[in-house]
Formats: sequence, structure tokens, C-alpha cells
Amino acid sequence: SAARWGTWGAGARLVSPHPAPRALPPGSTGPGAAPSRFWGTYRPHVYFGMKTRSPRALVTGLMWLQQQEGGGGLRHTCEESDGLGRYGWVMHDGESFGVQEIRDGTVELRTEFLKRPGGEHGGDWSWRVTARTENTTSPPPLLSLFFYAATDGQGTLEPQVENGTRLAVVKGTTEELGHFTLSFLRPTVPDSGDPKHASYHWLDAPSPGLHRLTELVRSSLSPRSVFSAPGRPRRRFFALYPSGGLPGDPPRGQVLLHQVTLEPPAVLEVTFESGSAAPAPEPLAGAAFSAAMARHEAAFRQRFEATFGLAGKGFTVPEQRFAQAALSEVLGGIGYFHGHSLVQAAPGEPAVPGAEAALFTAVPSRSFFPRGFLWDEGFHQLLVSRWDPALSREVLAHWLDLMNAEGWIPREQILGDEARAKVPPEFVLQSSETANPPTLLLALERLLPAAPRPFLQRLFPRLCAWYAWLNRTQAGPEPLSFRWRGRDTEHQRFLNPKTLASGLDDYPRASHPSPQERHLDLRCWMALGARVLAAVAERLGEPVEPFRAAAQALTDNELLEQMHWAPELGAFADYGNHSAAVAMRWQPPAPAAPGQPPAAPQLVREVREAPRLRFVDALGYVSLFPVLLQLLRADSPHLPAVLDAMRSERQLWSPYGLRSLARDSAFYLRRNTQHDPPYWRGSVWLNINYLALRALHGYASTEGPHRERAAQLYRELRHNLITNVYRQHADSGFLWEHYSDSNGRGQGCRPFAGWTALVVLAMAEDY
Ligand code: 6A9
Repeated sequence: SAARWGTWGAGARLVSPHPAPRALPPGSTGPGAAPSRFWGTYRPHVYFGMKTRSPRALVTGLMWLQQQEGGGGLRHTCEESDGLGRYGWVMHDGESFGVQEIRDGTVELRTEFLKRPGGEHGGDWSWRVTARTENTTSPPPLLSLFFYAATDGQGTLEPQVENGTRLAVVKGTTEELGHFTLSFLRPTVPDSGDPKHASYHWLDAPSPGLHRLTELVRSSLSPRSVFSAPGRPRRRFFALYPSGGLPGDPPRGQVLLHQVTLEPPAVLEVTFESGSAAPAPEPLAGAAFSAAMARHEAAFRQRFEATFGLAGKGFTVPEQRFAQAALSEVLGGIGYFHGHSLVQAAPGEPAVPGAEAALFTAVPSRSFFPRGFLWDEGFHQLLVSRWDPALSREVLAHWLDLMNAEGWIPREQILGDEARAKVPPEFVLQSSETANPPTLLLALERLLPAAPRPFLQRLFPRLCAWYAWLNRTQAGPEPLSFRWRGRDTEHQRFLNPKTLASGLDDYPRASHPSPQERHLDLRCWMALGARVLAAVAERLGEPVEPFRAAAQALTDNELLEQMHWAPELGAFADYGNHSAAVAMRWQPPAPAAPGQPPAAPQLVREVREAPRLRFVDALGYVSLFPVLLQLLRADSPHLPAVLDAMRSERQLWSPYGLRSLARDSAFYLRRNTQHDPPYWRGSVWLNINYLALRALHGYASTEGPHRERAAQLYRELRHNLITNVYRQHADSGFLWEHYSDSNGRGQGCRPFAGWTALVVLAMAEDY
């Protein structure tokens, strides 16, 4: 295998970066060239933390613990199992400040950060954490807050401790930050600013790696301390004691922790001062912090209205706040990741580390999927690009720089230990035959009119390579047909073998994956790809013809009809080796060998009608693609059928948005295996619904026989989507991954700002 993965051949191409010049010029994202984006809340998987955009960054963060018998739950990384009532950024501008609200049982935390530019290393920042509690008991339960700073492979931290217990200051240095001073100010009473009684502990320990910080703290807590405030009963609580570190690996760095234990309410502030910034007249704390925060908030609201105009459209103040929070969760969910993916040429091939890479990206979900996903990102950037086009351009460039020598970009980006710690091992490997929809091009199409020429020039060779890779590796059986590679191969294990590459996972496709398959959604994505590449080439004065010809051929409605219109279904469809009669059935185990325990029964697929080449009878999101990407002409004879399917309550129409699969489909809400609940088989997903709105809006503003109908559908669909996502957020405190088509409730994981935040653009009618 050494020869196989050596310097030559396919193995090397799999793991070596694409040879085109980088989309991000060297140094362009560092503290010198981009100081305002050096520090950020780039650790979306923790409730509150910051780091710099560097490979081995200094990280800072917060943990908290409601003291109770037995310890209570230590909070640090965002976990659904923590059962928080809500948490999320209510304001965040993606760069200079943010305000988050957290509700954990009876405790409410408000976490705010603010940056102050200056010097050569990304400037200063300050935090303010305000803790309150519903006074259910007297005295209120004790709350411990743990503020930490940790290095990861480089840098030094020196504690300055008061009275042997209070970590007041950390003096440190790292490669990119130079010298800095981190100060933990004494807690105060909210509003009055009076001193607040607190108990202090601290810890200086070798770091076992950032992914094991929670474990380190947990193992260092012991119920040996006693809280004794004047006039209060004495209470035992858990506090930090040196634990000798965690057994195992050699240390990766150092961690310093400051534990403050008190009875809420309280305000706690932290200041980070960069050694290279000119000394400020006063620290960014107390009244100075409040005043700066008020200015940022006012500017944010103004910019939000200037960008999305929701007040102007008559949305109420709570509705505007909801939309601000949705945008803020996407911006506050932007992370900076560094490391390598684990890749393989194809399933069954050996796993090898991909090239070291950095990724600056938003994430679908801070709790469940706090990492980059290729097609999700295109949807995120549709929103972000409206707020901050320069930020979006940087994200796009990072993604394109992940490309390997073949032109492949892995679908899911699990870079570094912190990211990997969140992923079950069976999901880690990325296979280089697997594509994902090129939605980054949707975002690029929007950015195009105002995009600086040098940016496009740097992107262009990579865009061409990506498009060529898709064309080459996902080609279908006939010219101008396409087929997602990497479908599940063990047919008998699934009701319908999944197609993760498409992004629509368990959406039903041909029952028997085969090289004869033609996938409608992919063909439409390729048409979009050709169109965007043609537009970029034209802007740059590069040869346009090949892209334009491809775009024309892939948009040609007669060709589309020949390949994907199923007259017997009255719909556009996939084509392949398909049986319309399959079901899961328990198979009794084979008789056990003498002396062996009996095997368990197995759920296997029964094929009740032999598969044959035909159109696939699954009406749903895939059937809509020629309309979703606006390839179908406004005067197409097939447009009414597609609009009918959308509006039919037996099929795709629900009071909460368009469902992913028709209610009268055989696969509607069916499990794929015993352990695999329905996913894209009925529920309402915001990304596709956004494309539907955008398309209906387009058909409604184009001359054609169905213009009025499209306009009517547009209005109703928009109303349904906004009303439901808003209501669910008000009821549950979260945006969700998808929504039930029968009662509108949020489903899947939460919080899922990701593409669900496209509701903001729907409110703004910004397509
Ligand atoms: C599972 C479990 C802690 C599935 O939003 C990201 C993707 C979408 O791109 C895709 O279209 N989601 C959608 O069908 C989530 C995928 C999560 C896979 C990894 C690991 C983690 O448990």
C-alpha cells in the first residue's frame, strides 16, 4: 500500500491539493491582511468561545455548572442532551460584536463580545457574561462559571494569581498574537455595579487536546469547597483541584482556568489586550463596554433594515427580532477549522489523510453538525452574501481551495480533533467518487455583479476544474445525462438504497442502482453550473463558448423532456432500473449450528416485481428541479403539471411548506431500515422551499400563460413558510433542520440555523 499511496498515480492525486494557484492568496486571511476577521467566535460547537484564524490557535471559552448534589451538568460544547431551553445569537455581525441568550433550566446567561481594533495582531476584545436566575429557591442555587484559555501546540500562558485562589490575569504569547494580556475582572451586581461576593478557584494544567477540555475539567472537580457568603448558609460545592491531568497522550498545550462561584445575578467581564495595540485610555469594560455595545447594536439594527427592509415590509418588531436572530445564528456559527479529512478513492479502498487544509465556513448546526458541508454552504452564503459580500467571498475561496488534484471537493469537512470528536467513526471517511450539488455556484451567481475581478480570476481555474470533475465523474449513460455516484450498494438492506451525494439522502431513486440511471436533479445542477461558469468566463473575457453551449443544451426543454419527462406519471422523473413494488420484511434466521446461539432475524428488502428500466415513480423535490432551477420555460406545456403537483394537498402542498415527498407516494414517511427513520420522505425542508419561492417569484415576473398561477402559489407558500418557522421558533426557541408536514413542528436537530435561516430572505423577498 506504500506504493499505492506513494508520490505517483491516483493515490497521490487523491491527497494532493489542486495545482492551480490558491483562491486565497497566501497571507490574505492572517492578522496583517485581515485584522478585523482574525479573532472571532469561530468555535461554533461551544456555547461561547473565541479563537483566531490560525492553524494552532489560542482558544478561549466558557463552561458553567449549576451546583447541586452530585455535581449537575457541566456545560461546554453544544449538546442536545444538555436540554437547554434555548441558546443562540440574537445579534451578531459576523465580525465585531455579538449578543447571545442562553436559557439553562432556571439560569439565564447573556454572553456578549465586542472587538476593538488596534496593533498588528487582530486587536483587543472583551466579554461580558450576565447571569440571572429565576429565584425559585432561597438562597438561589450556586452557579460556577469557568473561563479558560488554552494553547494548542504552541505559545505560552503565565498565570497571575491573587490570594492564591483568584486567577486575575494571564500573560501570554503565541506565534500570531505576539504578547497579550487576558484579565478576568471581579464580578459585579447587574445595574448597580456593586461588588459581588464570589468564591475563586483556578487550574493550570497540561492540555490533553482541545477536544478533551470538558473531560479535563470534569475530572478536576471535587465537592470539597464550602461557599460562605455573609448572612448565607454554608454550602459545599464542586471546585477545581489539580487532577494531575488526564492519562494518555503527551500534552498538546496548556490550559488555564478561572472558576468563579456565586449566587446570580452577576456580571462577569473579561478583557483581552493585544501587546501591539497602543495602550487604550481605558479598558473595554464597565461603562465603556456598555456604551460601545449600545453603538454596535444600533448600527446592527440599522444595517439589518437597510439590507433586508423588514420594517418597511410591515413585519412586527418580534418578527424582525426573529429574523435578526436567524441571520445572527448563521454568522455566529461561522467557524475556522484546520486539519485534514480522511479520504478514500472509493468504498472499500484504504483510508488516507487528505492534505492539511484550513476552512472558514458557516455550519448547519452548532450542536449536531458543527462543521462544513458542501451543499449546505451554498445556501448559507445566499444569505451571508447579502449581509457581507466580502465575508462570503472569503468563505467561497476557502471551499474551492479544498479541491484535490482531481478537482474533487469532499462533501463533509471533518478537520481536526475537535471536529472529529463530534462524528461517529462510520461517518468520517469521505469517498472521492462522491459529489454534492454545486450550490456554491448559486451564491457565486449572486456575488458576481459586484465581485472584484482579481477574486474571480483566482477562482476561475478552480471553478473550471470542479465543473470538469462533475462532468467527467458523474456522467450518465447517455450524453447530457448524469448520475450520482456512491449510492448504497447493498440493495437488500434498504427499502431504497440512499444517495448521500445528492444531499437528499433517502429520497427514493431507482430501486436497483445501476450504471443506466439518470438523475434529474443532478442534470439540473449541471445546467446551473454551466450557466454560472459561462457568466464568470464572460466577465473575465475567457472563452465562453463551451460553457454556453453546455448551458444551452442542458436547458433545452425538448432534450430535457426526452430524457426526464415520464408521460405515464405526468411528471419529470429519474430513470433507472426500478421496481415499483418493494417492501421490508423480517427474514427468519438460518438454523443455528449445533452449540451456537441462534442468529437474530433480519429486516431485508423483498422485491415483489422484477426491476426494469423505467421512470421512477417518486413524486417530490426531485420532480420539481426543472422548475426549482428555472430551466423550464414559462410557456412549457409541462409547467401546469408541476404547479399542480406543488399545490395538490394529496401530493406536495402542506400548510407548512412543500413536503419533500408526495403524501400519496409509496415511500411517504417510510423508514429506510429499522434504524433509519424517514428523512427526505415527507418533511418540509427550507432550502428546497426557498428555491421554490425563488422560482415561483421568477415565473410570476415573466410573461407567460401561468404567470398568475405562479404568483398565487408564491404568495401562499411564502406565507405558510414564514408563519410556521416563526411560530416554531417562538414556541421552541430554535430553528430546526426540517419541519413536520402534518403539524409543522420542528424535527431533526436543533438548533439548525443553516439553510433554515433562508426564511430571512423569504421575508425580505430577496431572491
Ligand atoms: C451524521 C451524526 C452527533 C443531512 O446538513 C448537513 C447534511 C445535509 O447536507 C444533507 O443534505 N445533513 C442532509 O441530508 C446532516 C448530515 C449529518 C451526517 C453525519 C453524524 C452526528 O451525531
